[in-house]
Amino acid sequence: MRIVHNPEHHRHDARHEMFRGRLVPCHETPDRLAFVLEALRQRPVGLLCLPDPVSDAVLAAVHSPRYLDFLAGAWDAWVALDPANAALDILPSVWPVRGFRHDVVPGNFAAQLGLYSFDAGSPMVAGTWSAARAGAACAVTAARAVLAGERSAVALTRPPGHHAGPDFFGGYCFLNNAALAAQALRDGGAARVAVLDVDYHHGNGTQTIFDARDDVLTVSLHGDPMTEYPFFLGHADETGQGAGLGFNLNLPLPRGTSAETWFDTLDQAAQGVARFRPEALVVALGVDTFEGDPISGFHLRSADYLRLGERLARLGLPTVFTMEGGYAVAEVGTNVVNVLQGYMERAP
Ligand code: OKP
Ligand code: ZN
Repeated sequence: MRIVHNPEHHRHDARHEMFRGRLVPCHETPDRLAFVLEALRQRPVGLLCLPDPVSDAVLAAVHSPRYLDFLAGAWDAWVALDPANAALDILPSVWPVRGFRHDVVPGNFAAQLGLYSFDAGSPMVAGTWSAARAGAACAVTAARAVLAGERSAVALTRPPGHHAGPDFFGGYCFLNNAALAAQALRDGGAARVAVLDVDYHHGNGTQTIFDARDDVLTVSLHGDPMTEYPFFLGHADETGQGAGLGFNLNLPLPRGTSAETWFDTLDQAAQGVARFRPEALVVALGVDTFEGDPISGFHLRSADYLRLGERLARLGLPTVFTMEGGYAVAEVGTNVVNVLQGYMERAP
């Protein structure tokens, strides 16, 4: 197993996110990844390596050029608004909802922020673009390792990616690492690729990116969007659009769902993946399904992540993992490495 880790991740280190009328400390912090690296030192389930750089063209296969330009220039534009902004995180505060124009990019940077985002909980700082871009490089490098014959590879990175769409950020995500890995697998010759998202939150960005395509199946099991973030997508009746009809599977579960029910639902997800007969698998691996997670509501325990890894290995597919959520920081390392160990015990 090749483990590609992001050497720039610590540069994305924001202070606060807007939550119910106040600024609260960020949940998505650099120590999340430090704990995974520490757990890997104690249990070296794979070979650690660094990413190869990724070209703009590779990013543009998933994200729109105007969105990529916006991200690349965001920090400078923020400071240009007011030099005092250099001491503040970037957060949007105005959005173009139904009836507003999305085709015209406003000149005002605060307005651009709203055009390209869907929440005020995903702060950007001076190093966010470098960190996100190096994370995308991890995803593509991991996919290429699998194309070159590795059985499995991991993009060990943050910020996460599965909420980021073709031209928007949100949910702590800026570039969609799982989608970039899936696209790299397609471009490298895999005829059909499945993305299985096991994070607590629906992978809305990945679903949107592949919604009209029949070459990439997207499957997500997650907290029911009626009550859980990201709220506005992730229902069971979303099955894809146009040529992609029948190639999206959502399995929403109520907050409070037990590990037993969650694993039964994982079996349904795995059956959906197997029916598609993919040539490769991308696992959007969030461990915020953990019972101790501060922002989520499922009840998996640390030992359950070994089982999860075994179940994923049973699919018998070349696999790329991308790291997504998990906010019980001290346990994130154990839980992520448990998944990888469980996988390796069955698919060395
Ligand atoms: C990202 B990923 C808590 C607000 C939570 C966003 C959650 C993003 C989850 N104060 N808002 O899917 O783990
Ligand atoms: Zn999540």
